[in-house]
Amino acid sequence: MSQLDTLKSELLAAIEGAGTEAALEEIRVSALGKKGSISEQMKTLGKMSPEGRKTMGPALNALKSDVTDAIAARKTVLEESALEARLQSETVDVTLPLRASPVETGRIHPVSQVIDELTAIFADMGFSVAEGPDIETDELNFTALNFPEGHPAREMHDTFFFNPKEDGERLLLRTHTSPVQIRTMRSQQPPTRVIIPGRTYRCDSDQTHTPMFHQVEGLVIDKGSHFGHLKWILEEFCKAFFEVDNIKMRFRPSFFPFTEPSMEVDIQCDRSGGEVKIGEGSDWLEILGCGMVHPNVIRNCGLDPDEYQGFAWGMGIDRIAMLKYGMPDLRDFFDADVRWVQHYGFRPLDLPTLFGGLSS
Ligand code: 2NL
Repeated sequence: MSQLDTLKSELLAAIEGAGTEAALEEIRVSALGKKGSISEQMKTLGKMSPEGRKTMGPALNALKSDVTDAIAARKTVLEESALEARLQSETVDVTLPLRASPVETGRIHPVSQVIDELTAIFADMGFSVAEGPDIETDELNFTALNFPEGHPAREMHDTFFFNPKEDGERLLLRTHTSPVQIRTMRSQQPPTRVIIPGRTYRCDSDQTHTPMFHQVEGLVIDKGSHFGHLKWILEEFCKAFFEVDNIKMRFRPSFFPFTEPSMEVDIQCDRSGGEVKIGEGSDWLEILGCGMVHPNVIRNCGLDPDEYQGFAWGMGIDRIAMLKYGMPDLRDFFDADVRWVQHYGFRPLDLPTLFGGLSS
């Protein structure tokens, strides 16, 4: 047997015995690579006599093509058996339950849900939604709202102030959404009917207070708006929001610099069963503050208090969310724990509407 015949039978045996595509590749490189056994033989052709080259040339080319074909054939076999093995091991169980789509696994945060609910209820009564910046001026947050110079809210320990600017003006994080109402009154002619939901900030932190929280305020300005309108709006709101047919409400005299007279509002509830049930029983729960807009505030917005009057109210969104949906600790709202949102959150496609059911 010639040297080439030996090389050929060795290579074909090795190709036949290659168990993986990687092993096959190794054999290909060892035979046909730059320094492979066949390539080395090819290099000797140049130094041969013409007769020697005449017999060795075709013999080497035949060997090269036989080995190339054998490798290709073995490769096909190995690929097919690898595919067969995958098909055997990776079976698809068509009886498994469907995995929920991303739209189904995401959840709406309770604060966003409650803002959507509020908006649906007040939109039905003809209110539009206004928004404004979180960073405000002292003038819009306090002065225009009839806060006197030495009012405690103007102190560093109650409000987040920025460092004073060169001209001495101190910006601040709004402590309520009322500056947006000032902006609204200054920019549009009455009749005005707006609600303003949004983030608000105060230096305060415990189980029921977080430095950032959410408020919704409402404002009505017109020539004949009176306290009776306010009471009706708030009663309709409470019934719709807490999804009860009837609810007793109690208006207690109070004080805010920006309203006169001012009231705090309690709603009927029952605490006997361990949890708070709204619209039943003989206990009271404070939920909001309200009043007739102070004439000074109307004047500060460029309107004549002898021509226009109105009313306003404000309540904590996080607080009414806790009451309606039974979350015990306000701090959980802002911990960004996905498990909490999964537990208390709302399905993204269930938009609150008055006809479709607010929270169902
Ligand atoms: C509360 C009380 C209240 C207002 C907010 C308001 C705004 C303007 C003029 C007059 Cl521009 N009033 N807002 C009025 C009464 C009460 O909030 O306890 N909020 C959590």
